[in-house]
Amino acid sequence: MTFTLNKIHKAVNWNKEDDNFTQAFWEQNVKQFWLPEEISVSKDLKVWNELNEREKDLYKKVLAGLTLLDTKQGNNGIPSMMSLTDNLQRKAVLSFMGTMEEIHAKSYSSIFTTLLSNREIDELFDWIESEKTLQRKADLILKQYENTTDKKSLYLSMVTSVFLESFLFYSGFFYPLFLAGQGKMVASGEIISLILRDESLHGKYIGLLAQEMYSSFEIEEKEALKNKMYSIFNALMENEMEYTYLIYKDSGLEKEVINFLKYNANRALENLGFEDFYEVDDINPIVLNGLSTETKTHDFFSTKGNGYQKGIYEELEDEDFII
Ligand code: MN3
Ligand code: MN3
Repeated sequence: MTFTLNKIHKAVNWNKEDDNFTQAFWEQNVKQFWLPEEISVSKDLKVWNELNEREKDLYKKVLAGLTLLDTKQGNNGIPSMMSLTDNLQRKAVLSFMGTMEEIHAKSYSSIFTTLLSNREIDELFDWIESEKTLQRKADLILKQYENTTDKKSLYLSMVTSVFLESFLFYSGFFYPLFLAGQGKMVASGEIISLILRDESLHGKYIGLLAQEMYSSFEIEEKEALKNKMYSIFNALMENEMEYTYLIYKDSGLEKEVINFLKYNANRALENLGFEDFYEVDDINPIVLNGLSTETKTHDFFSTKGNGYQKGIYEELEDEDFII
């Protein structure tokens, strides 16, 4: 049988560096790999039972909101960016990150299954589907991801991805960090720290890809894209403030969470190569402490070989990624 090839099929070649940062990001992503099964959430049960109903309600809702974001990032965000990325090493890094999104999404379920009854879990997943500000957030994100058809829309999907990972997650991260910083819900907090450490790496990597792409556009195109970028930014922030006021209502923490969101919104813009947008007050020191992406209690890879452990705790510095 004979057939004609329509195009040349290429294989990924890791023997040479396609750029000067992708292989470093691959290595760091792989070093950071973790599974929720390595953390025993049941240690939190005692503290969980001592929390009042309002605290429990807030805790499970922030995790439910995060579950929706990680689900969309794994199923829509990463695949949309991969589909228009030609470079095979970059595609591989994105693919690995997509797998981690599914692991993040699943890790919240491992917290739920430990702390909640089946009925409470069902009610929580119903809440995700019925909470308008949460659904609107997913809508805003998906509208961009599902419209990734050319270089410009790919750029805007990368922008949306960086907003999601470096900024939107933080209304949800705040409360677990706030409790863990006071010695409460420490095992679940460890899961959140691991997710946060991944998101910090993802935001940096996709931010670099976005910046490289942005620099390839003409001046007028840049202006138009920058305007669209800010319009996505403002739409997401407006909704995020509404969402935050709603779920943190009566906690007394609303203002601090909004301030924390603004702080992280500035970090997201920084990842994309833009100036800070907000003046930010001091971040609650308990929460800021939790932002340090060093791990605290979790003994990584204790069941794996020693060689594997080498370098795991090394954090990437900005200087590692100068293009
Ligand atoms: Mn994630
Ligand atoms: Mn991510």
